[in-house]
Amino acid sequence: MRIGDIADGLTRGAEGIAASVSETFLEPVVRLGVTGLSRAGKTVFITSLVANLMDRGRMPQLRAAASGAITAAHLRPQPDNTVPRFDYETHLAALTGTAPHWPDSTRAVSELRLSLKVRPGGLGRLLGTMTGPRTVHVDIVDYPGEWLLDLALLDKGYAGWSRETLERIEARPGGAGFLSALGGVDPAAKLDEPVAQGLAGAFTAYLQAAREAGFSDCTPGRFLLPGELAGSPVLTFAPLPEPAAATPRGSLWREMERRFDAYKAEVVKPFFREHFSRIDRQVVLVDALGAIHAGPSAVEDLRRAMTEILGAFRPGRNAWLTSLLLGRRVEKILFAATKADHLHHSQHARLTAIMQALMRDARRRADFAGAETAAMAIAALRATVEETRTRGGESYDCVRGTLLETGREAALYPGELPEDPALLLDPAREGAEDWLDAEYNVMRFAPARLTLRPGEGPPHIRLDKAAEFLLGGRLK
Ligand SMILES: Nc1nc2c(ncn2[C@@H]2O[C@H](COP(=O)(O)OP(=O)(O)OP(=O)(O)O)[C@@H](O)[C@H]2O)c(=O)[nH]1
Ligand SMILES: [Mg+2]
Repeated sequence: MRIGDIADGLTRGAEGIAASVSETFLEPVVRLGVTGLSRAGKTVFITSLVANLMDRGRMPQLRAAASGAITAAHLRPQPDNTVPRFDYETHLAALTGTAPHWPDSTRAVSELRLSLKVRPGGLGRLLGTMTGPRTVHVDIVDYPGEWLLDLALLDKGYAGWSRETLERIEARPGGAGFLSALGGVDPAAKLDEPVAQGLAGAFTAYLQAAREAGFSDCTPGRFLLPGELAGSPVLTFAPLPEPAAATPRGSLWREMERRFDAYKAEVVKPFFREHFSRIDRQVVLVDALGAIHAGPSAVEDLRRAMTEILGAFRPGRNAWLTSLLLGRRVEKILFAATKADHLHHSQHARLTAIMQALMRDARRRADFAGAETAAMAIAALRATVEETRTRGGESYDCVRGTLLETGREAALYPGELPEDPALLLDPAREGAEDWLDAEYNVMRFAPARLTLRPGEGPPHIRLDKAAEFLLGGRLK
C-alpha cells in the first residue's frame, strides 16, 4: 500500500464518521441501492417510486404516507458531486407524457436525493425530544447488477480467470467467433496493440451475444456497459490460453495480465468503495417472467447469477470487501420480481413463490448475514388492466393493454404459472430444453396513457408495500 492510499483512507474514515454523526442526530440519510441485471426495470422503478412518494395518493401500504406522517417530499441536490444525477424528469416525461413510452436504457451509476418531511411519531412526541417535522433524505442509487458480478473477479488471477472463461465460452453463443480470433495468436509474442484490440473486440462481441441469448453471468461487467471507459486499456484485454513457459516482459500475455489487474484495481474496487459500501437498503429487481418466457436455461442461469450477485451481501465472501465494510452491512434487501402487470393478480402469489425459490440459496446466506430480506411481485408502472374472458365454456384470466409492437389494444392470456415453483426450477437445473407441459407467452405492452388526479402518482402494483419494507422503519 502506498502512503497516498493510507492518507486517503484515513481522511475518508474521518469524513465518514463526521457524516454519520450529523446524519443520525440532525437529518438522517437512507441510502437506497437499486440494482438488477440490464432491462430488469431499475429506471422505471426509481421513476415511479419517486413520483409516488411525491404524490402519495396511491401508497396506502406505506404507513407513513397513509397516516399523513409524511407532510412533504422534494427533490434536493444530491450529496455526491461527481455522480451523474438520475434523470428523473426525462424518465417521468417518457412514462406519463401524451405519447407514453418506456425510458431509454441507462448504462451507468446515477443518483437522486428525495427529501421527505416527516412529522414526529407518537414516541418522539412523548419524549418531547423533537418538535416540528424533521427531514429524512432518501438517496437513491441506480447501478447495474452486472457490476456486482465483478466481485468474483477479485478472487481470481489472470491465468485462472482465462482458463475458466475459455471453458465457459465453448458452449455459448458467439463463443466460436472469439475462439477463432484466438487461433494463431501467440500469447508469448511481443504485444501488438491492434492484436490486443482485435481480441478485446471479439471478446466483447461474444459477451454481447451471450447476453442477448439470455445468459446473465457475462463478466467483466464493464465490457457490456463501458460508459466513458470505452476504448481504454482497462477494457482492452481478453482471456488467453496460458503459455507453457514463462512469458517475457512486454509480451501480449503480460500486458493482458496487467490490464486485467488494472480492471480489478481501478474499475471494480472503486465501485465497491465509493458506492456499494455506503448502501443501507437494497432492492434487487429481477425480470423473472422474462427468464421464464426465455426458457429453462435462462431460468437456471438467472438463478446462478442471482446467487453470485447476492454473494456481495455476504460477509466473508471476499476478504478485501470485508475489510472495506468494517462490519457495516446492508440492513434490508428486497428481491422484487418486476413487471407483474403481465399477469392477472390471481397469479401474483405464484410469481412471488417462484421468486422466493429462485433466491433460496442466496437468501439463506444473506439472512445469515443479519440482513432482513423479503420477496415480492411488483409492477412499478402498471401498463395493463385485468379482464376475464370465456372461451369454450372455460374462463381465462387475461390482461389487456396496448401492444408495443403494433400499438393495438389486446387482451392476452399469459399462461399459467405452476403453484409449485419446483416445476420450473427443477427442469431448469436439470438442463431441460423446453418447458414440458406449459407455454408462457411473451408479451410487451406500451405504458398506458394516464390521467392522474391531483395527489396521485402513476399506477403500480405493490410499490407501496415495497416502499414500506425498504423505508418504513426510517419514517416513523
Ligand atoms: N409492463 C411493465 N413493463 C415494465 C415495467 N418496468 C419495466 N418494464 C419493461 O422493462 C423494460 C426495461 O425497464 P427499465 O426500467 O428501463 O430497466 P433497466 O433495469 O433500467 O434497464 P437498463 O437501464 O437497460 O439496465 C422497459 O422498457 C419495459 O418494457 C413495469 O412495471 N411494467
Ligand atoms: Mg435503466
